[in-house]
Amino acid sequence: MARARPLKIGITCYPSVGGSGIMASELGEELAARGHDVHFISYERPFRVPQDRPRLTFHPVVINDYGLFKYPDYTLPLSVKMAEVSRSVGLDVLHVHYAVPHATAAILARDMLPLGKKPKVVTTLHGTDTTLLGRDPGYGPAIAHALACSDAVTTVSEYLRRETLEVMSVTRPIEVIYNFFEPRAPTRSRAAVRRELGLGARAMLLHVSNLRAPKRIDLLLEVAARIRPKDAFKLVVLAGASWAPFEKEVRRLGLTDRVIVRERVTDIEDYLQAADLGLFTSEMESFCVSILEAMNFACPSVAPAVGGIPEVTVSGKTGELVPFGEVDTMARAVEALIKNPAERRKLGAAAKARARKFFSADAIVPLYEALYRRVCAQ
Ligand code: GMT
Repeated sequence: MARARPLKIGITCYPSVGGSGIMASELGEELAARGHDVHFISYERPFRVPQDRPRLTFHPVVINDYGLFKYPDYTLPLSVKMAEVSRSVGLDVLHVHYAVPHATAAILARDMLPLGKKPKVVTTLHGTDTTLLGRDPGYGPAIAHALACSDAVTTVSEYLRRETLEVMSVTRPIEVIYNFFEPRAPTRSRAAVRRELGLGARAMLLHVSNLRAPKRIDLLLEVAARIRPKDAFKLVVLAGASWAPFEKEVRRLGLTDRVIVRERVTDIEDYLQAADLGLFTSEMESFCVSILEAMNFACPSVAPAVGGIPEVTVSGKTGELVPFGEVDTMARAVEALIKNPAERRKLGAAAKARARKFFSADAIVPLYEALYRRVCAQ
């Protein structure tokens, strides 16, 4: 059978630390490794996109800070760059991650191009583009329009698909394609990382996030303050933003010697392999990539049963899910797992198996490739 021709794929995402940008970057890297020609279009090179990979090109969007505008505009220069890249390389597909403003810019770019040069637009919704902005009367109608005009729309969980249909009264089909994670090899040994953190025999609880409001760092610290005995653990936070705003609360709760923070870590696998338990307290997550990252290193998580989290990890089998906001229940669940390494190992092994079976690049990337080919054939 003849091999299908490689595709030319444009990817737009937020380049900073955040699940949607990380997912888009990993997807681009995987697609390039599978022979496709991948073009990232954004205001900065996404931070996990390697510099030296064949078939991976970055096209920066330059924004002029004209004095006549009170608010600088990104949507128009982005759409112009999308159209320019599309025209010059002949993009088959423009895959945008996070609807605002990427989906709107993609539709505009497609409209600007002549027939025969128009890429198919695939929009992937990641979370707050539906759950927050979709509900905002200043954004919702524009997002709904961009979704209606996209050639395909995907969400990263069934939960987010249902929310999108309801919040924006969407009637078009939406496909669920879950996030995936392909771990890189750690650069240091587990023992070396644990030494760096001064853990001794204590359990290492790991929290990885961008610290934004929905992550509810207040609850994370509250749970940590209630875990007994106090000396049984350290909470390691890999922070995608400045930790300074939380330091006062750490002191108030008497957690100064319990909490270790590392900001903007790139060798995340080093810490994942060293962790015993993930800890998350978000009020909303459409997926929660950090739980999946930990699962890949046989590290189960204690997390709230909100949004798409129960689709990622199964309570009692690959982790422990607790009703949102129940800090005492969460602290007790953490204590039980700190005391029971055998149970932790059992959950961890099942978590790893689930991650590899359902959320690996091999399980997920072919679903995107099939979707691209389907929209290109329309
Ligand atoms: O929607 C957001 O809040 C931002 C977004 C991001 O860029 O990190 O997070 C969302 O997308 C991630 C990747 O698909 C998911 O793992 C997060 O659960 C989701 N966040 C929310 O739903 C709050």
